[in-house]
Amino acid sequence: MPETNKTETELDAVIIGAGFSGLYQLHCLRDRLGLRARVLEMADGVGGTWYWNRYPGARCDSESQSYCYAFSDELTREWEWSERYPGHAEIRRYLNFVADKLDLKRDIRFSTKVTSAQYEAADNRWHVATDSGDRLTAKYLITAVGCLSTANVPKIPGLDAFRGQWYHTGQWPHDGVDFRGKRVAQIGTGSTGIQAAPVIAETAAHLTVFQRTANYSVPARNAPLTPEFKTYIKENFDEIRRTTRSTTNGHPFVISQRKVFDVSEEERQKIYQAAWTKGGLQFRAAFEDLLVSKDANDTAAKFLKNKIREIVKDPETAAKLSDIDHPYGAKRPPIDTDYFETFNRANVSLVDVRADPIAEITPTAIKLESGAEYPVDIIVFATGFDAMTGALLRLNLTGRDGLKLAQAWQAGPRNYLGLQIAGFPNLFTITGPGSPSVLCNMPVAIEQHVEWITDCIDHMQRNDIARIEPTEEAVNGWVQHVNDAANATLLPQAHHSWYLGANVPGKPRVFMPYTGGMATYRERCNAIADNGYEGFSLSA
Ligand code: N01
Repeated sequence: MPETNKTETELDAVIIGAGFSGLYQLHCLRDRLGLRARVLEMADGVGGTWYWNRYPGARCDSESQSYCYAFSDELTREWEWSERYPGHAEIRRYLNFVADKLDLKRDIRFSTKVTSAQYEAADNRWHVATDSGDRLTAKYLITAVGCLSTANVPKIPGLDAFRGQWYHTGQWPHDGVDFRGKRVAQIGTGSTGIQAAPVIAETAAHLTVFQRTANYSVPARNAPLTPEFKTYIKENFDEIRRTTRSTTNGHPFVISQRKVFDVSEEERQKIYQAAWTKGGLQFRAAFEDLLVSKDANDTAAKFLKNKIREIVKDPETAAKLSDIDHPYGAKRPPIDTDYFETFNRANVSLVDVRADPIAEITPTAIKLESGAEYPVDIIVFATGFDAMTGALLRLNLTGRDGLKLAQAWQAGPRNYLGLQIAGFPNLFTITGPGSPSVLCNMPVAIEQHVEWITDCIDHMQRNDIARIEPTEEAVNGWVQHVNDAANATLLPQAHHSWYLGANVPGKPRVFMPYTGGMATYRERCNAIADNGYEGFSLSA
């Protein structure tokens, strides 16, 4: 029956979001368990993060043979990637191909934003409201909203009165932006800014990059895939899948077991040079101890800073770009195509806004605290996201006894395994804070979560279990474990990192992703399920 506004549609499960997570979760619940499931999606198409992130140069940093679903041999056989790292348009084509192949779109309601969801103990159901007036109820509510989906536009005084155009990279216009003849300001030098700047510089009259924190980057060395490599993927996908599922970060390569000081200085330089030449995130796999020993990390940091000074011709610009204040890999390490080389162009300049912060945006310029003004026509905010918690908090979730998520997480996210929150029965958060999520190649982390949730729901359905939620004790233990795991690494030493929520003023500073590694995490989740869902309270 067609839905009309204000009617209440009864379902078994509501899934929020139609990216990698939501699509696979729908397939699992509908086609494997036979449940009535529906996806609600704000955008008018599938893609999740890749629906929104269409900025110049947007491309995945994971290698394409691993940036895809691994659950279906048929999907693997029928899809072929064209480059070492898939571009945003190709990933959208892939996700549309999957959605069509699995006939998912008929159960996705597009252009529909969830405005609130409330758990009612009386009927043990989630009551979901949307901006189109739909009302849905379901036993299970699953958030598939992504970790990096709430754009962070800094509140800089004067932006409202700016007479030029401005854009956030995570909400990029579908028709693109024409930079020809324009003076462009780019604020932000994270993974996004590092991808965008070289492409913007190709057509802009002038590009000024406003850098607050200098960043490392390793060349991606993107290239079309050779016919031989395409054949290799098809013939060795089982092996690729085994590797991605058994490694710390879910990538198709293994982190070396050698330690930095196991080898001579000369040998070390050769290893770093080989990793630099090969390119990509594999650089951090060169040694085992890069993310746990500051001394070890210093050797990589020095190598990478030297590379910046070698590439960038103007010594003052090179000094600013290489004045990096955190260990390599403590922030998400970007990879690039000609990022540092871009600063050798005559139409590109760098402004250090750590030394001289942005004070305001005038109708025609960016003005710094010193009074210096940079007249611009277009501002590109590559300023990141209210990561990991932002998208969940804006869903306006209310759990048992009127508990709001914003209240429960006032001091930062608290949950069990990143999967469930105490007080919010039958709510599952795919790649929630406290899970490996963003420290892992995302499709690998997503598949593990979706499959664990599916097995859990299957268990509940078969055993007439009405409710599942974690105990307070399990949550306390997990939060402590996530903190301990982070503190055993160098990652909390990057004070400006979004991993810590530091990029959003007023956000509680809590290290959010789980650093214990994907493979260890997977084993732990499986053991918990095998032990009758230890740490969860299940009730009939
Ligand atoms: O965002 P970021 P991102 N004034 O938060 C600066 C994933 N990703 O979109 O470091 C001036 O990393 C901020 O400065 P600081 C990936 O996981 C994946 O680049 O806070 N500057 C920083 O330089 C990545 O980590 C891929 O001092 C301000 C930048 O803006 C995550 O998304 C590609 C400012 C924000 O960097 C986020 O990356 C791209 C202000 N008021 C991204 N506010 C692929 O795999 C912020 N900044 C393809």
